[in-house]
Amino acid sequence: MLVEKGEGYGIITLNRPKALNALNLQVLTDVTAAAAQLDADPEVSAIIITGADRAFAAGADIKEMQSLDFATAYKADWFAGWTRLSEVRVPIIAAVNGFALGGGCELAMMCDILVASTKAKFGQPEINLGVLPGMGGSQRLTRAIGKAKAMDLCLTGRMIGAEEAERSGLVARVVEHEQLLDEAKEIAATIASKSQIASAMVKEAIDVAFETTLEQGLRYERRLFHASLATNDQSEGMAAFVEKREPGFTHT
Ligand code: CO8
Repeated sequence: MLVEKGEGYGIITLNRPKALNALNLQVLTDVTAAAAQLDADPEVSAIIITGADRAFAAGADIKEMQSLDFATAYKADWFAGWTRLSEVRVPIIAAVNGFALGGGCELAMMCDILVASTKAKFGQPEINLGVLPGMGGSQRLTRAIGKAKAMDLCLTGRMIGAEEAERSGLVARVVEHEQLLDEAKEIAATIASKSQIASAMVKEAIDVAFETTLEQGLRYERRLFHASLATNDQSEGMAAFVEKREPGFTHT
């Protein structure tokens, strides 16, 4: 795994290209620790996760899982550690450069904005291994693209390209392969130009839409909106609009 910092954002690159960036326990530990560290850094307003070479991640590491038995997996709550990524409060952009299969697709779906290159391939091929998605695929994919498509992908194990993923609502943007990282950096820089508090609240409010009823979600959003009125960034943002100038957010 590689970690770099840009202006206002961090980039985590999965870097096991010989295994198509398969996700083993070491990757889990490294990625979740790096993401938590970037999240705690006041200079970081967004995180990009991408993969080296031709894969984003081709899934959980099958070679590591091959001899895993029920008792070990259950007692260790195997892969539950990935939920730490969902606790990150700055927005995470998945820049999907190639295969995003099984756990790789599930990792992308843990992120907040999915940008895909024209070479990206998504799928939940666990069915071919005699198992099923285990890092959220049956849940997040169904919420993202609906029951019909989720059943299709999880039951047949087929891969879809970036265009179909965008049409299905899995992906926010598709760009030429060579443009992928620039596009992700541009999104990250745009987010970094906003109020960190407001963007964390946006992320929190949209995530709540996945977890609760509309009535409760609307109330939650309204309360967060009320809370945003207590921030200096709200005063600055609205004053800047009225005074016809750019805002200078202080993330306070
Ligand atoms: N795990 C381990 N190694 C892998 C994986 C993987 N998921 N994917 C690819 N590799 C390795 C290959 O074994 C190969 O290694 P080697 O050179 O040593 O033989 C190398 O990467 C290159 O792969 P290929 O030669 O297969 O490359 P191809 O271009 O021919 O094929 C594919 C690319 C189509 C992506 C193919 O590699 C493939 O089908 N990979 C497996 C995809 C898959 O089934 N993913 C789902 C895994 S299961 C999962 O993710 C469950 C998640 C939930 C776990 C929750 C636990 C609680």
